[in-house]
Amino acid sequence: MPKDTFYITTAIDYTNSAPHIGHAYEKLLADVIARYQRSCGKEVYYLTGVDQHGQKVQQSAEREQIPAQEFADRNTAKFIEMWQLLGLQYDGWAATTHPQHKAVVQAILQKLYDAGQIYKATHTGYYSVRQEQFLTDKERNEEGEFGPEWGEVEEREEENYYFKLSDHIEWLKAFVHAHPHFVYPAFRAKELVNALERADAIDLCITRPKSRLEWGIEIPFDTDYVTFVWFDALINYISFAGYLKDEVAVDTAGLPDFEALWPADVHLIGKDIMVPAHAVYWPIMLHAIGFPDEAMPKLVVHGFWNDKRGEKLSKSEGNVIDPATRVERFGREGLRYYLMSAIATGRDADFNDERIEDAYSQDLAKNLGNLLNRSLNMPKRYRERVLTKDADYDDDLNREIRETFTTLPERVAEKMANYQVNLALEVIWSALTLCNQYVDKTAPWALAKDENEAVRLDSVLYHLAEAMVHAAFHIAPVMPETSQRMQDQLNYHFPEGFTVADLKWGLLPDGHQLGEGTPLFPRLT
Ligand code: ME8
Repeated sequence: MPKDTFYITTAIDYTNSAPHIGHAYEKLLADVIARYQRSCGKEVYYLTGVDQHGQKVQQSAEREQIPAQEFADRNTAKFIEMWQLLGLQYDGWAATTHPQHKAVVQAILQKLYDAGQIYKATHTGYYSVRQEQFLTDKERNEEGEFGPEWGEVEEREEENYYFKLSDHIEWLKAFVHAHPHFVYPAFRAKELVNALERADAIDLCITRPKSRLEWGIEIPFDTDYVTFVWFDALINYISFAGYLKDEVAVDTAGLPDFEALWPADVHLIGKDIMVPAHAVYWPIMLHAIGFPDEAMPKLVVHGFWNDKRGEKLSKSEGNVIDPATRVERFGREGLRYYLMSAIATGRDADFNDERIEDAYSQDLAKNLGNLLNRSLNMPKRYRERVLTKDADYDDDLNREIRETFTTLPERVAEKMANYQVNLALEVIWSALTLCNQYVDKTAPWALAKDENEAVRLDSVLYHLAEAMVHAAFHIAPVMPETSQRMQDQLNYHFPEGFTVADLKWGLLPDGHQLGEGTPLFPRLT
């Protein structure tokens, strides 16, 4: 089966913590891109999930004296609950303790081992007992020492398995050079090029001895070791997409067809995990497994949310933001709108409650909610809610409304092609502003008083209501429920399978009866 599906994935979240606003933003951005692609008539597969293995999970579980699986499951449930709260719609769930994923990771390890891509070697180096990791010169402070944060540091010798990353660095350099769109945005692609120029040709240690880490996928050719968590986690993008479904059929229920999905159109990740994990290890792993250059995925790298003072969000600073508290105050769609409108994809932004409040009351309650209300109330007052479609009246104001809304799909598409949801929202909101000005300029309340203006009034009321139908279509990826409520109030529902190609001016038929208006975004108390 040829690739016919838009395949979007996100990073999988570490289950050593509860979901925070950064996780929520990334999963939501993918949800919005997925919904947008669907609204364009594309088949879409959205995969997200959780990264359940690794040292941090093992340590947290030990602290609580519970099994690592229990700890991972408990936090996994928190992520699932949060994604429900935010109204995310994903098609696949990647939890890395899933037996099929484990089996695929092991099959890949065996294949690479058989191909001579993995070898065993002894490493002698400085080891932080507290952090349970080997240290490199990068961890030394300005005085050239390992600071107190590392606790006791001792020299240790350890045998491990290494993946021959160095064999493929030249291939990666050539690939990145020949594929400037491998990473979006361009400034991040440049960062990758710079990093590759400086890269040492070293191999990647892909195991941990069970004596210091048990919570991982056992390697198939030596039961004393588990797989390094990144090697395991990256494979989720293919194992949960149906890769090796027939060869390694442990538990394939619900898995899609790999050929229909791969290569991924978007791997959505944060800036901290681009180099080396996603832009160096991952393409090299795929290349070593035998994926050709045309089958490399595309990385879309987003920025970070900081606190309102621009400080990094961190548990120890106590400034981590819990999305649930904001959903409680601003509603699910209030938060969705803010998270999508207040950050430029690729850049960082400061999370600011005053600005959510502004966005809620200005953009949502006033520019959208109040506009819809006017568009419904005036026909109610003057026409018993019934619209006349082809009123024998036209002027420049009407033409401007039609022109604005009929060109909206392509103007939104231009922004969405670069995942710039904030700019797409700006384009949509400028159309709403135009509608508000249209009401002020045409002053339907004045037209209603003059019998000679009856036909013009019909045309104004139709233009407004029709514009609201179009607005309901365009806001749907970011605010699906608000779109639904607008359709309910307008008493017009997009039929099943309706796509942007069907979005023509004049959807509301002559004699259409509008519904009852209720505030979309009630005043905050
Ligand atoms: O990195 N703002 O997991 P993670 C925006 N398990 N995005 C943020 C953020 C913030 N303040 N903080 C984190 C991992 N993120 C690995 C990924 S993928 C095979 C394995 C983003 O829970 C971060 O950049 O630390 C990453 O993309 C995602 O949240 C999960 O981070």
